[in-house]
Amino acid sequence: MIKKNVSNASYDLSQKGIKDSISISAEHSIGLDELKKYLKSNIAENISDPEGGNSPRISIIGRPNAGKSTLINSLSSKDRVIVSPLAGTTIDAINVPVEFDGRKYELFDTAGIRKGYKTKTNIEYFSYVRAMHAASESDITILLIDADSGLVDQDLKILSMIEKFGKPIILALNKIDLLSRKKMKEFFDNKKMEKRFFEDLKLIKISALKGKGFKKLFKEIDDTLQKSVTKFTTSKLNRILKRVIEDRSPPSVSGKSLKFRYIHFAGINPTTLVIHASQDKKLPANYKKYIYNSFKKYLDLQSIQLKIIFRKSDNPYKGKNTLTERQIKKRKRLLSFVKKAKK
Ligand SMILES: Nc1nc2c(ncn2[C@@H]2O[C@H](COP(=O)(O)OP(=O)(O)OP(=O)(O)O)[C@@H](O)[C@H]2O)c(=O)[nH]1
Ligand SMILES: [Mg+2]
Repeated sequence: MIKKNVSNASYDLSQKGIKDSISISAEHSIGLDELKKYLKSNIAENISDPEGGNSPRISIIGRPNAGKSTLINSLSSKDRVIVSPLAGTTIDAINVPVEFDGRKYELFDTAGIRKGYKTKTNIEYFSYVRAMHAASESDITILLIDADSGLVDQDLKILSMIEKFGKPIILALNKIDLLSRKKMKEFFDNKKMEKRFFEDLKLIKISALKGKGFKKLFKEIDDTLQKSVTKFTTSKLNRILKRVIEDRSPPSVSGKSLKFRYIHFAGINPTTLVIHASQDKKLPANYKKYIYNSFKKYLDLQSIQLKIIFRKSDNPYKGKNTLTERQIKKRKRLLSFVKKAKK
């Protein structure tokens, strides 16, 4: 039982018009049951299981004012996060459960990452760290781009920041309601669009404010998530490797012909493949790139990051990797989500 008015604080609060208060002592565990009961009955529906149940976790990352919070509010039944025309409105990462087409997702709103965030204020640095944490913890990241202000270097920088987490990335081009045909063309004609990673990523046009493009966005999210946890069979990978080598013979390295013996699957996020070869050093970069691009194409890994490890090995089974326990758990969770969605 809690004693009423163990401190003067509740009296002071009631004088200010705040009638509901619970007096607790954290040190002596007084009043904690009542507090728990209160929290459970009042905000339980808003709290998501930290493991997220089966809901995929989607982080929304981008420059300030790109419309990240607007997107989340449009998708949630109530306005959950603050939206404003002032850049830098969101300062902490927050997760919001949403439902789209009868399916549940966990969205992470994050603070916009602006140029020079490291040197400005502590708050900005903290916001950046929290945004990166959200990206590293999510199953997929949406990089939101403000189409109205065009693609700028900071978008490319943010992309390289999130790439290192190895998670799938989808680009969403927001505020298309503001774009004339001419402006849209200018956006795509921008030389920056030709950068390697942009060519490789799915790009969906949306209007967070008007609710446009959401169906396509979520279809791509679901497809990409499913692909990102796919464990490719050894036979399929070896069939592709054979074809790739036949199409373009490996070069010689230090006077010896280079042999690729065997390939196997080694993990997800990024999708990791190990190729056992007669040589693992001095592999010509352009041939490595050719192999990388070929696997990207044949496995249809758009928006999914691929890592290929070359290993010198006579015994192809030596050092064969399997999924870590965490990866197995994640894969199970996402597969059961995908399965449910298909019913
Ligand atoms: N016309 C139009 N305006 C939009 C759209 N999405 C967002 N906005 C506007 O853009 C401004 C910024 O939106 P926010 O959702 O606060 O942007 P944010 O990315 O969360 O910004 P930070 O929290 O500062 O990083 C607001 O004035 C929104 O109304 C859109 O699709 N179309
Ligand atoms: Mg915001």
